[in-house]
Amino acid sequence: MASNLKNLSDHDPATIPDGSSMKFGIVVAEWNEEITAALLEGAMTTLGKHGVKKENIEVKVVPGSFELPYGARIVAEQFSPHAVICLGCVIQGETRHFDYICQGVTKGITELNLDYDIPFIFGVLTTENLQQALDRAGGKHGNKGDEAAVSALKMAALRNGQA
Ligand code: DLZ
Repeated sequence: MASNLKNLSDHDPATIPDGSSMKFGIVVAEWNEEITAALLEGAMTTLGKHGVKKENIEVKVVPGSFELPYGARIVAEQFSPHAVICLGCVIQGETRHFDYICQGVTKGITELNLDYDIPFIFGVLTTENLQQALDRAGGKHGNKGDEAAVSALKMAALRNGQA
């Protein structure tokens, strides 16, 4: 289902695991900062709503989405979280840069999921323009950061045998 058909912030709280004993890493890209700051805010708020303590969330900033997989690996190794959330926003430009960055970050995060024994969450917006990104960063389609946080809680519980 496309994100214009499902609000990214709508979740049944009864299906979301309690995070009070969990630790999370968040890696956020600086590119398109107006958007990624809103994704980070959404992820932090949603984790907090489900019991995750602020001191159990380690946030690291990387220059762009292409650097998210490396940043996520560093957070996983240095902080031992139950899951790592990767937040970025790639907006289509005039060249094929968009395709290469999307390909790189998708492949990188997929490989981390297979290589490490914890989940890495793909909280990356890949949009045609700024408006589509704003719509998914707290706008009319909700917040991809909320969705990423919910996915992290569910996957961490699955990893821990609690789901
Ligand atoms: C170079 C670049 C461009 C053109 N666009 C974006 C973007 O829309 N979103 C994003 O997160 N990063 C972008 N970058 C930066 C790359 O992700 C990366 O940081 C640089 O190519 C350096 O490796």
